[in-house]
Amino acid sequence: MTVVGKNYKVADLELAEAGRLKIEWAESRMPVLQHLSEKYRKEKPLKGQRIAGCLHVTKETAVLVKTLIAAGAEVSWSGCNPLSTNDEVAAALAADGISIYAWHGMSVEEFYWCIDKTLEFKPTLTLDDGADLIATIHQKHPELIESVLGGTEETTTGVHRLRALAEEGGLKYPVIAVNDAETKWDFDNVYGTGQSSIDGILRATSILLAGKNFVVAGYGHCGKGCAMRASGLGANVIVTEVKPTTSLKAVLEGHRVMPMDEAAKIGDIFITATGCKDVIIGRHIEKMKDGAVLCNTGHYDCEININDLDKLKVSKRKIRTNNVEYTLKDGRRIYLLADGRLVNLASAEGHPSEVMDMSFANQFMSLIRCAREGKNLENKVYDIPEEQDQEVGTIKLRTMGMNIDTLTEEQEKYLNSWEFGT
Ligand code: 9W4
Repeated sequence: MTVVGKNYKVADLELAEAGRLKIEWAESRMPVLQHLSEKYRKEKPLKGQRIAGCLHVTKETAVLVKTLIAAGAEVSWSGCNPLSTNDEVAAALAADGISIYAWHGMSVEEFYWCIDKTLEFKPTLTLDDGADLIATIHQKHPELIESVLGGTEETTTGVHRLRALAEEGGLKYPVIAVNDAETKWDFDNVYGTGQSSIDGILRATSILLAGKNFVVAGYGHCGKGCAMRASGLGANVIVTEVKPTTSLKAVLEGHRVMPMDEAAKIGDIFITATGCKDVIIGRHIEKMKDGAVLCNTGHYDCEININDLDKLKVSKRKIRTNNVEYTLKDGRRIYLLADGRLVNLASAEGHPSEVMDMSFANQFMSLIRCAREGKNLENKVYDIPEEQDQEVGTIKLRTMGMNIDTLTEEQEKYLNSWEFGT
């Protein structure tokens, strides 16, 4: 069910009040965006700009949208995944007069219809997560390109797509790769995924982690974050890996490392964070203890082979929200969380607002850069300047009540000169 207005289509406007509370809560946890909102409220550097956004409709995104409006922009929004829209947040935005086309559970056809609707006001800037908006403009509405000054892209996948387009000479306006900012990916992956994955596991199981064998498959940034937080809650972390140097880092962090075939026998909780398929398969499940909990925090839902799990079971039932109990032939029970999909998003709320604060501050600053310099930029994918990363870091630290040292002129000289040796 949806409700349509002059400039919106959302699930249910009656959800607006609940959405407003969610947005207010997020706002109170996003001091960098609050700071930028105050800083630019008078100057309005985005005045006259029309921003089309295609980004998960979450409470944090709503705070970004409000910050863009405070800086003078007009916006029109759609979600970038048919399942990621929070209907309460979408209703609150629509009720406040913001142009938004997004509801949970839309079809792929409706997804592209929503993008088309946001393009009706002929944007001057675009904000993407996955590059679907830019792709739609390039493929279906090339007549809009002329008035677009530039765009931003939030994710790795989108940046890959855009670099490929640029290499073919097909990118027709400049794009800034927000994903590659240190204050985005480094914090999202380690602290965002780390905490929210544990949060997802706890919401779906409410088990005690202390004293449990917590198996983390893959020790990239996300795996490292999960391992660190599980360890902090008193779990014994076991890491499985395929890369020797990465494994060594896990060992030196105090974790045990072993192949999945061994970890399978002793693990109480398993989380996959590899980006690869078939990390946990039938052979492993056959060795697991009664009560073992399986989940995934990698991008795709193929890390745990659910087909294998299905073949091994004699029965299954949903025992809690986002938690399905599979009973095997010998009576052992294995619990699969969130159907093997991203446990931090399906069973929790993704990255905490404090983490999104930095990603979205980069979005905001990059759009201002596009508005100011877009005409003089080339049609290529730009990185976030180091100074912007450091500025976001500085504001974040200040809002947390922390200050840091600065180098003296002499120290700068010492660091930058080849002349000083032993
Ligand atoms: N959310 C998402 C995607 C699919 C999905 C069936 C019920 C990513 C980043 C941010 O992808 C996102 N499928 C679901 S729930 C669900 C949620 N199902 C499948 O069974 C559940 C997504 C960025 N972000 C944060 O991390 C926090 N605030 C943000 O804006 C959001 C959503």
